[in-house]
Amino acid sequence: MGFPMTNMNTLKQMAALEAVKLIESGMVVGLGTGSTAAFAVAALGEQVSKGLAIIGIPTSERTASQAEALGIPLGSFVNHVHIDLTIDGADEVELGTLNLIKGLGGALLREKIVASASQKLVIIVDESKLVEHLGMKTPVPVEVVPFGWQATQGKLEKLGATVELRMHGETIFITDGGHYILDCRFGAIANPALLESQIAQTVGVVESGLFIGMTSQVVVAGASGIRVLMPF
Ligand code: A5P
Repeated sequence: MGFPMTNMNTLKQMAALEAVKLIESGMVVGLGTGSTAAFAVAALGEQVSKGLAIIGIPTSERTASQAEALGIPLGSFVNHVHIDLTIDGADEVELGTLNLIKGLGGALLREKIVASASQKLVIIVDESKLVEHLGMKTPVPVEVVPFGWQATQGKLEKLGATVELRMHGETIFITDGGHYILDCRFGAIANPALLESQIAQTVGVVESGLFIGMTSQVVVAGASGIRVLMPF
């Protein structure tokens, strides 16, 4: 099956539309954040306008605004501690394990909370996100408490990272939770599960963008069409 239009947005949208086919009326749906997830939210909005009955749990203020504007009914953990299925993007997907790096969009904390409360986590990516080893292309975003972030930075450097405080223009980037993000370049990560727990044990860290063993499936869009990957 050949796809002539292979620009990035087309691929992102193709993956999103494929994943949205998994959504049925009555489901509580985690709504991811980022440019790929936004295509899924847009498609869900269209389905809702045609009668699909779902409750969306957004993973960021940005996604909440998009979903609200599209008329997708939103819920929260007050009423829904169980989420049927979450559709979200990723920055890197490790082939085989389907472990992830997420958070270049800054929403990793809420994304991880929603993912961990979800029966299924469906990741949608274009094929440029697939890697042999996590960390090859992107840093691991680590959300930290602003107080003493310089000390937390030092501890993360001791784990082997080159660490940069995320900025938004001239000002420090602030997450929806009011925290900072330290982007940590480790290079290719040999043992992502070990690193995830080492980062989690670091004082001052709120959460890292390493998503280990959480992915149910990945919908990948590439020049030759759609592939669905399952973890092994
Ligand atoms: C948001 O915090 C991220 O985890 C995104 O899911 C991730 O950065 C993918 O974003 P894009 O779809 O825009 O590449």
